[in-house]
Amino acid sequence: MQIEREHIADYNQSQLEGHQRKLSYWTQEVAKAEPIIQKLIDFQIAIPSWALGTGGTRFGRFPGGGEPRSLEEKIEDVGLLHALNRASGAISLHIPWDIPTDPQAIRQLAAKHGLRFDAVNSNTFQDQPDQHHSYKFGSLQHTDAAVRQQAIDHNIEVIRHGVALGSDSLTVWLSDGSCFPGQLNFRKAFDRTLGSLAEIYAALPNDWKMFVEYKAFEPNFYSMTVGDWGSSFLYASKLGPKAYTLVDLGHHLPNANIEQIVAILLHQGKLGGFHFNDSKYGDDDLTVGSIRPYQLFLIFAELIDGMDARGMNHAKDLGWMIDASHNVKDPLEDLLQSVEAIQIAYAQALLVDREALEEAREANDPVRAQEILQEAFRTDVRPLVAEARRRAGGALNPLALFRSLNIRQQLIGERGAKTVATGL
Ligand SMILES: [Mn+2]
Repeated sequence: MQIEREHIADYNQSQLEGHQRKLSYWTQEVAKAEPIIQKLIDFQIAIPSWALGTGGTRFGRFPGGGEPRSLEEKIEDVGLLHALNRASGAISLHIPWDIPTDPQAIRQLAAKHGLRFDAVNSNTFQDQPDQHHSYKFGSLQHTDAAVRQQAIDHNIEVIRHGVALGSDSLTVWLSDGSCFPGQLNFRKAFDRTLGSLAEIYAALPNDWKMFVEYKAFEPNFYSMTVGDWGSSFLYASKLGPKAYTLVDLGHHLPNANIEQIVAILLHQGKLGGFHFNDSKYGDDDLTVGSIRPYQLFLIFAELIDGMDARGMNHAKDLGWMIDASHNVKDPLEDLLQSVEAIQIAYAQALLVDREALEEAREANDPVRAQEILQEAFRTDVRPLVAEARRRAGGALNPLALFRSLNIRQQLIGERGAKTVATGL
């Protein structure tokens, strides 16, 4: 299904008076409003193809109905999101869950919805039915060269799929590690992983980037071979200029200072991309901004500061992706909430008076520094985000329109109540 432009226009018209009342404060009082609106219009967040179906845990899965049954339907779903918020203009594919059999047709379909292909993701954390060797004891780190070669070949195949779709980056997340003390020789695991990554790196087209994603624990619970930003940074540094660290917000130990990690990686020119989600304990895959919106704001404050210091383009020079799973919410509603949370944090961080903040820092004035940050964080920027959406052709309130158009019911009508999307 597709959302008709008139539906969005009619809805916006019905909400316009209230919206303009809220927006009037901004247009009259804040000189920054216009540049922030423009930055919000430019800022696009990639939707992962694996987040469009209901997720589950190892205890169970409770499908919600109307899930996309094919890559085409996944693209259609991201097209729905993008039509509503005009900020989800990219899709990130996971191979082999979403192998494009006819890349040209898939590209055309995506273009029809205004979507481009963001990073492609390899999968060496599961065994596939037709696979020769098992990844039970790792992939790129494996003791057996034949297993490593199979994982290398898979990553190179993923690059080929990405090239055919017009993507320009590969994300490598490894579940490699060990479950028990003594199981793994850490130095050998590191060297083997680095050697395997180097072979994949050698197959990257010139204008491509490789993102090395780290994770503190799970599925291995004693050691992860790419377990933290330090080891990812080390791999990326040794691989070369096309390799970067990817930060997934849920892949840290509790209370890690992610904003500081981001600041240092950016400062070193080695931050490549982001996976947004939220968590209370670990890799909880919750809606962005649902638990720790202040942390998200602080991360964006560092991102903007670090990107501006290097003259980077906010919209284009880092990979912005959501990586989450939806166990109890409608996946599309959750993704609308996630994108909105990212936009709000971004807009708030753009409001920070960075000159004054720097003065407070130089004067060792933590009270003033906190006031400056929280002044921005406690500002309601939602009218700006809504205005950016309206100007870009989206809905003033995408979630409200999604519900009033009964989109999920329509999808269930088209696809059935018991469909299952590929993914975890
Ligand atoms: Mn991730």
